Amino acid sequence: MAINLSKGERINLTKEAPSLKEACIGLGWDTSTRGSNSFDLDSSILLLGSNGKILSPKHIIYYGNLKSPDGFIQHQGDNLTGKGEGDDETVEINLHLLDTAIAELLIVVNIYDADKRKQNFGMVQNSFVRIYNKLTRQEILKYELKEAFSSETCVEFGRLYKKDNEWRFHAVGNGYNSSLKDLVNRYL
Ligand SMILES: [Ca+2]
Ligand SMILES: [Ca+2]
Repeated sequence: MAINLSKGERINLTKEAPSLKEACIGLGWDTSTRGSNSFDLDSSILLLGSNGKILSPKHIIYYGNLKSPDGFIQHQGDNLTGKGEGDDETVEINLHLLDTAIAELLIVVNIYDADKRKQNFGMVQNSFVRIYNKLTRQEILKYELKEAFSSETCVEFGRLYKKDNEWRFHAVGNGYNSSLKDLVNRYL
């Protein structure tokens, strides 16, 4: 049974799924169909070192940089509409082979061109992040973001981080009224 998390909760992934090696992060959302502009959400994974900083510009995984330098994190590409149930964007991780310098994967979703298109997370529904076993497809955890967002254009969905050599997941759910670039700057 998958574990459903609420904002702020954490679980020890290594303890819950000791045999997990290849994992997928699935991200989903549905956008408002109002307005004439297309509505595109993008997922990014910021790879942080133990000092809480992004390891290098190449350690920002998103539609423009699909693979981590060690090759063990692979973004499956850009979904342009978010239409339909289930995962809209997916990131695969070889958890057991990751560069040991990676202490945290910060999972961020932002609205592409939000300012120009006058869009925000108040217009986004059914957002979630889940982690499942790539081989068995078994879902390990899911966090549905039920927060009432309004003007936010960039949201930290969750963080996967290493503590005492075990991987833990933290359901973050913090939104910012800023661009992805501004958010990235906080971690440089
Ligand atoms: Ca997208
Ligand atoms: Ca969707």
